[in-house]
Amino acid sequence: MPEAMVAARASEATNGTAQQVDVAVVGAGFAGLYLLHRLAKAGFTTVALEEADDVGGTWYWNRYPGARCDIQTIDYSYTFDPELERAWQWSEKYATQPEILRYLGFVADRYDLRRHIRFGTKVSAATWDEAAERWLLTTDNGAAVSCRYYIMATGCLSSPKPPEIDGVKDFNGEVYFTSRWPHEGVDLAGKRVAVIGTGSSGIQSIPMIAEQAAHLTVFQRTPNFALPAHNGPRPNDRLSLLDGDRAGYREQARWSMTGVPYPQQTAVSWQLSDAERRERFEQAWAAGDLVHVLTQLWADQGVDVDGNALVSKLIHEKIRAVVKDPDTAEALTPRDHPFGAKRPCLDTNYYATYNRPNVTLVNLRQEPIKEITTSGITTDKRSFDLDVIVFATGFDAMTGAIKAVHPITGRHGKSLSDVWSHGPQTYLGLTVAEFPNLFMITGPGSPSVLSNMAVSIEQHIDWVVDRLIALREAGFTTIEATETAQAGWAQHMADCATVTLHRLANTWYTGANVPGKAQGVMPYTGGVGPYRSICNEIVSRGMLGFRLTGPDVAEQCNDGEVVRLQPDVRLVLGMLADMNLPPIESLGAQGARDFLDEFNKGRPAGRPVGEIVDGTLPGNDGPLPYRLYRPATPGPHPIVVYFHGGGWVLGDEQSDDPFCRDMCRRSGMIFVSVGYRHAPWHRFPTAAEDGFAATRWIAEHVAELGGAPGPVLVAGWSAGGNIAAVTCQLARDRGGPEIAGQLLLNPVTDCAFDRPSYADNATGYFLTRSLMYWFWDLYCSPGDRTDPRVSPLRGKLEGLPPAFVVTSEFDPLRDEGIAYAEALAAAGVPVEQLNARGHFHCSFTMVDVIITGVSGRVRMAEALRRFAGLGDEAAVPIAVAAE
Ligand code: NA7
Repeated sequence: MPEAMVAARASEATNGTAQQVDVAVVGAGFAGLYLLHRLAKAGFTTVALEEADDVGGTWYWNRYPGARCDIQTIDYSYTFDPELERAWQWSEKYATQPEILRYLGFVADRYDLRRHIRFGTKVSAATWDEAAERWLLTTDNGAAVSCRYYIMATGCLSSPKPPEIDGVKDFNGEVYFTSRWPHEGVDLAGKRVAVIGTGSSGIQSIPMIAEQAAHLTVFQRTPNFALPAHNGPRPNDRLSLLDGDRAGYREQARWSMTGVPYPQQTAVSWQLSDAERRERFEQAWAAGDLVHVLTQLWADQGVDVDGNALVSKLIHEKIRAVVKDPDTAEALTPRDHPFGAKRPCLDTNYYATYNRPNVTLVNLRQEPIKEITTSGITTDKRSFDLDVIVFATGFDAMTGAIKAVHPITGRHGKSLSDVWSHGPQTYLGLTVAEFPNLFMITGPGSPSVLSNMAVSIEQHIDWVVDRLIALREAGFTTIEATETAQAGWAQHMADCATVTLHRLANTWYTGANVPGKAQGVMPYTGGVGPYRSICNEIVSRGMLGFRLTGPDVAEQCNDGEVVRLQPDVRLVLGMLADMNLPPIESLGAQGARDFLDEFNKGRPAGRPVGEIVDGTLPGNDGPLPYRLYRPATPGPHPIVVYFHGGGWVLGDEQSDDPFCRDMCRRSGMIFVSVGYRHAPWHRFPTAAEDGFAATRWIAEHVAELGGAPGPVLVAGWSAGGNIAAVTCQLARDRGGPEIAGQLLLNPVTDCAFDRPSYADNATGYFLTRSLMYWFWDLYCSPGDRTDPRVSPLRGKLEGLPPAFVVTSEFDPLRDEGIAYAEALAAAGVPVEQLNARGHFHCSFTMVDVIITGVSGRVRMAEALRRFAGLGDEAAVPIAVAAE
C-alpha cells in the first residue's frame, strides 16, 4: 500500500485516543484475511494491524528464489466460498510465491478487506485492561487500539532466527535471509554464494541459486529428507476428485488427519512383501506429493520406528541413485531422525544440483563453522572466499511470532513470555489461561504446521468467530480458559506426542533449533479431524474448560478436561460407537463367539515371530488346543502359559494372537496360549481347572516344547487373567508346578460389582457392566461365585509367585484389579502395578491399533523377564532402528 494511504489510515484513528473496535487482528496473511471477512460479515467492528505494506503474511516476506507451497495448491486454498473457488484457477500443481501472493491480494480485493487493515503498523505492546475488560494495543504507527477481543493471526513461521554465527557484521559481501528476501530480487550472476541451512527454504532455493551463481557452497548441518515435487500442471487425478464432488472433497479434508483428503492407511508394513512395499513407494515417489508419501505407504510408517526405517531406507536409495559422488551422497543422507519426524521437503532438482561442477557441499557435522570473516566463511578445516551469504536458517517457530514480537500482558500483570518460559501453555492452541479474550490462530497446541494450514486456519477462525457470535448473543463479554482445561490439554498433547515419532528428532517442531528455547513437541500431533471433533465437543459440552462472564449474566464455568482418554483409545472408541454394534450380550453365546471371530478378522495381523506351532495337550476331559509362539532369537527360552480373554465365554487360543506375538517378541520368551473350554457349554470351574491342568502339563513338558529348563510363568488377560491368578493359587495348594511369576492384565478377581469402576465405566468403554453380568451368569452360578477358583481375591494370597498387575482407568474391572494387587502386596507377595491412565479394557491387546499401549507392554515384558531371571531389558527396545 502506498505511504500516503498508510498515513491516511493511521490518521483515521482517533488522534491521541485509542481506536475502539470489537476485535483487533494482528496479521494480514492467510488467517488475518479470512478473519476480517468473517468478523465483518458477523457485524463486528474490526481492524487488522499489519507490519508489511501489503497483505500476504509469510507469502509477502518469503520471496527467495524457488519459494513455493509444498501442499498441492488445490488443497492449499480457501474453501469458505465456492464462488471464490470458481473465480480463481491455479496455474500449477505447486504455486509459486508470486502466484500465492496474487491470490491473497485477489481475496483481499474481492471481499473488500483492505479497508480494515492498517499496513506498515507493528503492535508494540498488548495489555489487558482488567477494569474495562478490553485489550489495549499500542503500535509503532498511529493510534493505539482498544478492543474487546484480540486475535493473533501472526503465523507459525514468521519470526526469523538471528544468525547464530560470529562475525556476520564483519563480512564485506552481501548478506540475505531467505525469510526477508529483497523485493527487487538479487543478482547472483557470476558471484560466489554460500547458503547456510538445508530446510525447506534452502532446499527450494539451492537449485535456483546454483543456476545463477558462479559457485555455490552449501553449508549443511543436518541432512533432510527431500522428495521430488514433479511440479507441472494441476494433476488430473486430484482435480477430477475435486471437480467430481467439491463439497465432499473439502469435507473429507476437514476430517482427515492432515487436512488433505487422503484415506487412513490400514495395511501395516509387515503385512506387505518387499515387492509390495517397493511398488507402493515408487508410486508415491512418482506422485510428487509430500502428504502422499507421509501417509499412504503403510499404517505404521509414522508411529513405529521399524515401519518408518523401511521408508527411510528406500529414500536413501533414491539419494544414492541421483548423487554421483558417493561421499556427497552419504553426507546428504539423513540418518539421525525418522522420516517425517523433522519437516521433510519437496524439491525440484535438489539432489541433482550436487552433481553440478559449480556446487560444493560442506558437511558441518565434520567441519563446523568457526566464524564469518571479512571475506567469507571459515570452518574447522578450511576457508571459503565468498561474495554473498544466504541464511536459510529458519525461524523461531510457533511461539516466536507470538511472544517475541511484543510484550503481551494478561491478568494480574502476567507476561505471556514469563508464563511460557518453560514452553507454550495453551488450551487447544487457541487460548491461554489468564489471558482473557485473547485468541491465537494456529497457535502452539493446535495441528497448525503438521497440517494443511489452509484447512486449519479456516477451522480455527470459524470456531473462534462462531464463539464470539454466541458470546454476544448470550451477553458474555469475557471468555477465558481454565487452568484445569489447560493442564488437561497439555497432558493430551503429551499423550499424542508419544504416539508419533516427532519426539525422536531435534527440530523446530520441538524448539530444538533455537538455542536456549524450551523443548517439547509444540504442534498438536493428534490430527486435524480429531482436533476438529474435540473443538466441537467443547461447544456441545457447554464450553467445557472456559469461564464466561458478562455484566448482566451469571458467570458460566463448566470446568474439566476435554480428553481424558489416550488419543488412540478415543479414536477407536469413536469408531466403535459409529459402527453402532449390537450389545454383545444380545447375540447369544454362539452368536457372540461368531461375532468376535468376524471382528478379529478386521484387525491388523500380528507381527512375525520365530515360529508358531499349533498342537494339543491332554486336559482333564480330553485334549485342549494350544498355540505356541517361539521367539526368533536363539533358544531355549523360558515358557509363559497364556490364557486369552473373553469372559470365560468368547475367544480361543488364537484370539489374542497379536498380543501373544508382541509379548513373545518383546519378552524373548515362548508363549503357549491355551484353548481352555468355555461357558455356557462348560461352566465353573471348567476354565479354572483346564487352566491349571494345562499349566501342569506344560511345566512337565518344557523340554519337549523347546523351552528353557526351570519354572514356567503364567499370564492372562481379563477372564484369562482370572485363570492365571487362580492357577497360581491352585499350583501353590496342589503341590506344583512351580510358577516363577504371574502377569495379570485387566484381570477379573472378584464377584462383587459395587466397586466404583463398575459404576464409573459401566458403559461407553467396550467392556460394559451388563456384558460382565452376562459373562458371570453364563459361567458361574451365584452360589459358587465366592469360590477362590473364580474370585481369587477371596482366596489365600500368601506364598504366591511375584505378580505384575495391569489395570486400565476406563475399565469396569479396574478397581478389582487394584484390589488384588494391594491384597497380594499385603500378603507379602512381591507385586508391581501399572494403572494405565486413559486406557480401556482392550488397550494392550489391540496391538498396533492402540499405539499408546506399547510402553505398557514393554513394562510387562520387562517384568516377565525379571521373574524369569533374564534381566529386565526388554528384548525389543524402543529406539530408532538402524538401517
Ligand atoms: P528450517 O526448516 O528450520 O531449516 C533451517 C536450516 O538451517 C536447517 O537445515 C538447520 O539445520 C539450518 N541451521 C539453522 N541454524 C543453523 C546454524 N546456526 N548453523 C548452521 N545451520 C543452521 O527453516 P526453513 O526456512 O528452511 O523452513 C521452515 C519451514 O517453512 C518449513 O519447514 C516449511 O514448513 C516451510 P538443523 O536442521 O537445525 O541442524
